[in-house]
Amino acid sequence: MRAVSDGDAGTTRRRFLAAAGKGAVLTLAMFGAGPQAVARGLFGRGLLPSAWEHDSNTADLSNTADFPLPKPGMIVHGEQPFNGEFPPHLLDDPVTPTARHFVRNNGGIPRRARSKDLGGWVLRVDGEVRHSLALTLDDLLCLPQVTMQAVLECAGNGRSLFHPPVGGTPWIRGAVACSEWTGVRLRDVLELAGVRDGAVYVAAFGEDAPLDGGEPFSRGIPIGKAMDEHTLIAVAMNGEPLPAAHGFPARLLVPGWIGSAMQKWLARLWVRDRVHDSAKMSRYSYRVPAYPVAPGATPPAADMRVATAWLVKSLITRPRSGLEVARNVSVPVGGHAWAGEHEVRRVAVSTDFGITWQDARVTAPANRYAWYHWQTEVAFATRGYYEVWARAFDNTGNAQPFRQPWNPRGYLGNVVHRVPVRVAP
Ligand SMILES: Nc1nc2c(c(=O)[nH]1)N[C@H]1C(S)=C(S)[C@@H](COP(=O)(O)O)O[C@H]1N2
Ligand SMILES: [Mo]
Repeated sequence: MRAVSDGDAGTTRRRFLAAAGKGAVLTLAMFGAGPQAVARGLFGRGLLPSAWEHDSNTADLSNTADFPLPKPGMIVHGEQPFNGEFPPHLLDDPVTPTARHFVRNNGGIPRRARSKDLGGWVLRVDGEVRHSLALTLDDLLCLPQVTMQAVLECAGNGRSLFHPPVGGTPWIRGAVACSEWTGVRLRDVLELAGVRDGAVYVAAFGEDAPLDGGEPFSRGIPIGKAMDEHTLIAVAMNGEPLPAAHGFPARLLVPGWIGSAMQKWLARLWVRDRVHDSAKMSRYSYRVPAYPVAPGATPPAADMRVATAWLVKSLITRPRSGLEVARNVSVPVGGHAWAGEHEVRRVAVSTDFGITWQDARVTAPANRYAWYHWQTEVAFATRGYYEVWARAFDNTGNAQPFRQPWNPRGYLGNVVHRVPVRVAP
């Protein structure tokens, strides 16, 4: 069923374009820009993306014409599936450029995303709704468009800092970013479909296939978070249609929550009458113990809870790790802070291993769920090895821990960030 008639669509789009002003103007024409994107990308440098020689939706074809992978400067954790992050000093921008956004894939990048071929693509909405929908991208673009900055962080960011070590992609600190996203409110789409009283959860499915032949990556969010005005079906990132690696043509944006809630290459939303029970929602996947556990101890699966919002956290983006500085000069220190569903209240900085602290200046986020920025200056009177530490506090009394609490899969790591600095004699 088409949810939006063509007559309504034209009016809505004209209104949107008129109201867009200096913000990101998103038009259907942007989605027809495949050839230009190719000309700006690999083809322009005379390279044929090997991905294009394949005709399979299942192989891991990580090369993409819009943003060839790996992105320059990336720390690559794996090619099949492709996973890569950036060192913190490359995440200094207030709004993360697409070229610096980490990539986390559980399977291959779908052929459609690489070729930008929308043929046959619809977003299905079914389950506990009065009308099942099959929405084209055109339909989505005709609904009111919302633009916001939002932190997107993999649940496993910081996993390599867990002791004893845990399995999974060994993210360091850089599986986090705050880009500007544009899309429609998930709520608007669910209201078109008419959510029934029995709706409990919205399960999301993408067009990517797992590389090991297992169950496709699928997670979901409770209906309350789905109906939140900030939860989007995003169709653009930093003012451009979604790049292949980030979910073209549409993905979920679930601000404040772990990245795995933000299904890429979205194809179906299944409104369910129970908590979604896919493999990636079950047992130890994206789940954390209901109570603190001793490092190395794995509680029974029945004691695991679905991981949802991120915890208070900060990132030092300057100085860069290992910087050498002279004595008694002012060294700029700064970065970002965020707190899931909460607000950042304070960021404190120490250069003497936590003995004394100074408050950084904290700048309010551009909008709810965007990065806060913070900065201060430090100086070192004597030569030697030092560390810059940053510790963020939220509005509910939480602060970052000095030692990483442990859980079996290494999720929600938010231990204080420490950056080594050498002070010259
Ligand atoms: N379809 C699909 N969506 C997905 C994933 C995936 O593997 N397949 N990975 C998820 C995880 S675990 C994260 S952290 C984010 C990463 O988004 P990014 O690659 O745009 O940074 O996408 C999420 N959405
Ligand atoms: Mo993730």
